[in-house]
Amino acid sequence: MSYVDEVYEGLKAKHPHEPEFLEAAKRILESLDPIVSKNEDVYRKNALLERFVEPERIITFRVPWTDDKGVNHINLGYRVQFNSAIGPYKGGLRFHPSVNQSILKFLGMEQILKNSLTSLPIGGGKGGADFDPHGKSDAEVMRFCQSFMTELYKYIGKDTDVPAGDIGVGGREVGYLYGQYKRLTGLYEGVLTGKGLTFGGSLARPEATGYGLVYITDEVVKGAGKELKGKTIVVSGSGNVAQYAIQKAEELGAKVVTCSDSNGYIYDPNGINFEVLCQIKQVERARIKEYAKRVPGSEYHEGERPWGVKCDIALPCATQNEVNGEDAKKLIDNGCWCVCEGANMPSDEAAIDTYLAAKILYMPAKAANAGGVAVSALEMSQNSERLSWSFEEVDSKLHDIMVNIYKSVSETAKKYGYENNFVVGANIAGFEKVATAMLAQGLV
Ligand code: NDP
Ligand code: 2IT
Repeated sequence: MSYVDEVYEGLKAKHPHEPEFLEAAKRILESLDPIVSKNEDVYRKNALLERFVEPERIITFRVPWTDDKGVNHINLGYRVQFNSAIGPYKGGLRFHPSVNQSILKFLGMEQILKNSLTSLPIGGGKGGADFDPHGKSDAEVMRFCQSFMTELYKYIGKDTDVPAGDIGVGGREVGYLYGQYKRLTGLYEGVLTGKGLTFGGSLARPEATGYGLVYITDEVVKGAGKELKGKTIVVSGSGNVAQYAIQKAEELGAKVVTCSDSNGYIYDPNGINFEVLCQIKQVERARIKEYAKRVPGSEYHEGERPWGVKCDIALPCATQNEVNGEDAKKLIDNGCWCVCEGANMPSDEAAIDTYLAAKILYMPAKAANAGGVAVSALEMSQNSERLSWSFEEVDSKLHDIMVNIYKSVSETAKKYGYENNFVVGANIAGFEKVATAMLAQGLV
């Protein structure tokens, strides 16, 4: 049995009830095989892979809160501090009913390699709670955030662990979390990113994941001798990542014809109207079906995902495993030749196998959506120097980072004999730096 198989089998035996984590770990380990087999003696001697697959620690806690009717609720909160070899733990907080330890460990493991790809000094972490912000009042969300932080504050800090947003955690939640951290500790420090602009947030952080996704998609498309202008794009999701991906793609001359939420999708043959989308999602916090009522010519498809819509490029921006093998086949049969992932692990194993077999361009999440955490790291730098940079400066750094990620991923794939396989390229390029740092720091 190869070293990666051995480590995976050990992990499966230890964590049989963590399917999402095992799936992510399997995919990562398998694609690391080319670098692991070259360095097997050193890695084995230092138990490198055995350490890489286990979080440094996981904090779990209960989160009691009271709703507007006076009814008490208990949710579960978590922070997975996965790997601090190259910097303080960094990664988002997710508030969604599906959150559990398995999902957060998969996201945390992905985050280690993603953060390494940014070339900035940030380790990997992830956290959240099984709390559903949908339909909650501002006051309920505030009380939940305050209770969550009342436990979490003990374990985080600007140089130890710096959380940010993810699904269900945006500017409003980060504001409440920050306020409570400050109240409990008395510290005005960059302990969270994605903060409001009046209290240490970075310009272009809200836009960063979506813009970064489109910047790297542009590189992928150019690498194949094509251009983004005039192409038809299918997007899923209608949250933070989807919104700014749509805005940037349209600015660069592509036409985005879909967006969605967990209830259904919108098809707009004239191109999704960004202003209407933001009014519905950012201001009213309403469901996406509202869009069809307001924009003539658009259609709402209840209970469906957008993968049957004809397109050149697909940008899944909602959640994990939202594209399965059948969906991938449908996309390709309808002419899709490029998939770049805004969400984390949106394509399941069968979907990825389908992309690779069809040899379409496929940029996996840890490279494609790294723009968000990259600008989070730039927010940390600005907080440390107590300065703030202009939108243009941050956006231009983001653009350079995404171009460099594309270069590093494609060059690494080529170096290891897997030209154009960006899965292998992204995993190995991210892993190399973390492995070197872990070896240098000894058995910790
Ligand atoms: P938001 O909460 O802003 O939006 C999430 C969107 O995805 C909503 O439209 C939501 O619909 C939809 N969605 C969530 N869960 C499901 C589900 N189970 N099935 C169908 N649709 C679903 O989150 P973000 O835009 O921030 O995050 C989207 C993805 O991007 C996630 O995978 C996240 O991990 C990833 N990501 C986010 C980054 C960031 O900076 N925010 C950075 C890198 C990656 P509904 O309202 O119906 O739930
Ligand atoms: O998945 C991700 O990269 C994020 N949710 C962003 C994390 C961050 O720290 O900005």
